Amino acid sequence: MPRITKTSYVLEALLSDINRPETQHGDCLPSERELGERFHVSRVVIRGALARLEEEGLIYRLQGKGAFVSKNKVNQNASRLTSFTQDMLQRNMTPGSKILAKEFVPCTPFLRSKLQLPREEPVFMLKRLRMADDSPMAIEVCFLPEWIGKQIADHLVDNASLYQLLTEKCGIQLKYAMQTIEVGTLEKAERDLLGGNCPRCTAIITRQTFDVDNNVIEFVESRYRSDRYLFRMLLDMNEKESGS
Ligand code: 16G
Repeated sequence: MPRITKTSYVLEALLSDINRPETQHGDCLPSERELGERFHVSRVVIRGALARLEEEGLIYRLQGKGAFVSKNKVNQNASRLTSFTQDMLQRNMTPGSKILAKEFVPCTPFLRSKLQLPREEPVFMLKRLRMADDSPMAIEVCFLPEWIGKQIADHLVDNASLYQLLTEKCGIQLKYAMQTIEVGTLEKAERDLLGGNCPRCTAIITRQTFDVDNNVIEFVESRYRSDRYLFRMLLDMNEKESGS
C-alpha cells in the first residue's frame, strides 16, 4: 500500500474538485483557513498543496484576492490507463477523431519488438487527429497486430473509440501500459494539422499497452499540443523500478 502524505491527499482532493465539469476557469478556491478546516490539516500542508497546483499551472493567485482555478489545459492523470475518449468525456468535452490513414504496413524490426510479434507479419497502422470540442489536441499513430487490424478495420470510422472496439469486436481486456513522455519539435505539416497557432514544442508520448494475458495489444506514438495538455503523476517513494 503506497504511503500517501497529507499534502498528496489534499492535492488529489483539490484536483478532483478542479476536474469536476462544473468547475470553471476563474472559480475562486476557499481560503487557506477554510481548506485547513475541511481537510483537518495545518496551513503549512495546505500551502504545500497550493504551491504544487500553482507550479503545475492548475491554479493562479492574485495578491490579496486568493487562489483561482486555471482551466486552460487538459490535465491528464498519466498514471491511469484510459482512452482519449474517456479522458475527454470525463472533462465534459466532446471527443473527436479524424482518420488520417489506416492500412496494413510491413513490419520493421522496431515494431516487431514493440508489439512482441513471434514472426514477421504485416501490422495495422492507424493515424488519427484527436480533437476535443472540435479543437485539435494530438496526432496519434497506433500500430496493432495484424489479427486485430483485420477485425476492427471496417469499424474504424471518424470519432470511433479504438478501446471500445478492442473490447467489443476482439474481446480484449486491457490491463496496463508502459508509457514514456519526452519533449520534441513538430514538423510544419504536423503543426498545420494541429492548428495555425500551434507551438513548435510538443510532448511526445509512446504507449505500449498490454492485455490481461500480458500480450502487447498496441504500440502508439502521439504528439500532443504542448499548450493544451498537462500530464500529472503521483510519485511514490516505495515504488520499485520495473524495467526500462
Ligand atoms: C489514448 C492513448 C492511446 C489509445 C487511445 C485510444 C495516450 C498517450 N494514448 O490516446 O494509446 O490508443 O487513447 O483512444 O493516452 P480511443 O479509445 O478514444 O480511440
